[in-house]
Amino acid sequence: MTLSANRYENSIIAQCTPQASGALALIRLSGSSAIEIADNFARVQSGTSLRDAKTHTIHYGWVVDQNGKHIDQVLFLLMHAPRTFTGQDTIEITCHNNPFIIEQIISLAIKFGARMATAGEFTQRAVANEKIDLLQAEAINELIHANTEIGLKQSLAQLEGSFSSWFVSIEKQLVKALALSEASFEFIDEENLEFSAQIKKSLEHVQETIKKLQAQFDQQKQIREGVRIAIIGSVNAGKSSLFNALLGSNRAIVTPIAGTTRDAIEAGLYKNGSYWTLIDTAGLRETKDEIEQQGIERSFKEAESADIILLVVDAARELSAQETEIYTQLLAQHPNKIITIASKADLPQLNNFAQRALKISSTEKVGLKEVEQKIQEKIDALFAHVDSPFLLNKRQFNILASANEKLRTILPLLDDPQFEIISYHLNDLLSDLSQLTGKSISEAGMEAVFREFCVGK
Ligand SMILES: Nc1nc2c(ncn2[C@@H]2O[C@H](COP(=O)(O)OP(=O)(O)OP(=O)(O)O)[C@@H](O)[C@H]2O)c(=O)[nH]1
Ligand SMILES: [Mg+2]
Repeated sequence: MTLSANRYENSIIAQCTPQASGALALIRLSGSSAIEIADNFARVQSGTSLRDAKTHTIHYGWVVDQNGKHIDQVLFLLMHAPRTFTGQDTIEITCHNNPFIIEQIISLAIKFGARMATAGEFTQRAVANEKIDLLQAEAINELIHANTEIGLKQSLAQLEGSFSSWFVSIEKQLVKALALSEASFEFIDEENLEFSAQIKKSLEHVQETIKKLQAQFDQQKQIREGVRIAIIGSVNAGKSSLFNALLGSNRAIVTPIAGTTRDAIEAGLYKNGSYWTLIDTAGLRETKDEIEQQGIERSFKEAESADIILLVVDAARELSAQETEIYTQLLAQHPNKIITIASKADLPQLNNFAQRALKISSTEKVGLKEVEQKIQEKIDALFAHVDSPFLLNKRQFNILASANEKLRTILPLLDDPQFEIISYHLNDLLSDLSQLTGKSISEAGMEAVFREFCVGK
């Protein structure tokens, strides 16, 4: 992409701060004639015009209308291209946050030649001017909308280029493979065998890393939106009591009647910078009641899709053989996401599950801090690799999925290599992948790799 496209020539303006109450607002004007436009309504106290001022300077002054009437007292932040967010000349105006003032300033700019920016247009220009790549643009969007601290950290890491640099290394390996394939025409067959082995190794490595990213996609996405914590266990075990105790409110009905909770209920809370979604579920037991049975099936589904399971075992009574079997099965299925909890610690303990479990009493408020701590440990483990590259959205996921398909086509071709066909596919793969960042592979990059390999003889 280049700036020559006409639509990037216009100067655009928009309010960057939200339309809400607060003392100040920020308006951004960006484009090749931004400074000229602003000079029509900017009166700088020092008497200079913005055109004559140095780049990256701040000026106190007023926005005035055509009759010289003051609209507001403001600060002008003047920035010449290319060291700006969009890569174009930019004026940022900090004014008082009154909708009438903001509207008048924007109207003045439009009168003198600017137009309203469309959604995301400043960022689009930043990409067009190669200030950032598409991956980083998407990270900005996530950063603005992140509703958890973890989500924020991840999008910030991606904005700072964690995925972009992953992509650069992948691209480099593929370009090397392509260089080898192209060079093969000049070598004899035995040497070519070594080439195809090397190409295969690079491609398999690329395939491996792509698969890893894909595998994490669903989980990462979900976790960014909130950690799902399902409370599972037999009827009457004290699940709803624990749910209420962790929430600090009586959301779920608690009674001594087994089978009180018939359907899963959810409630959320913010804890230590992440969003916890607690799910209280119907107790597990054999039943002929169809509604209850459906609730129980739903409990198993919740266990499946949860990030963390609190397995609540009633320690104040003997466990039936069937219960022991269900618990053992759950523990085997989800060894990493289960926290086993022995409830009713205030009563005499009648089964040995409690020995291996966290002891709590929801009624006496004992052991709840420890449960929260254990949950936090599990969350920390889930986010151990918060700075590593990850996929932000379906677009990125789909591009990698199609790249993976292509790799699957290319790899078998290397057993009996026809390098023209391999080169063709590799080129295709590279251009597909370049949609990720929005940049195409440069001639220069290609040449540099060729030179590094010293293949010309
Ligand atoms: N003594 C004591 N009783 C408790 C404790 N936690 C729960 N109970 C009692 O155990 C009974 C069942 O509690 P619930 O929280 O409704 O249990 P549940 O697992 O949600 O039960 P279902 O919804 O029927 O599956 C109620 O009478 C609670 O008061 C506890 O820590 N100590
Ligand atoms: Mg319940």
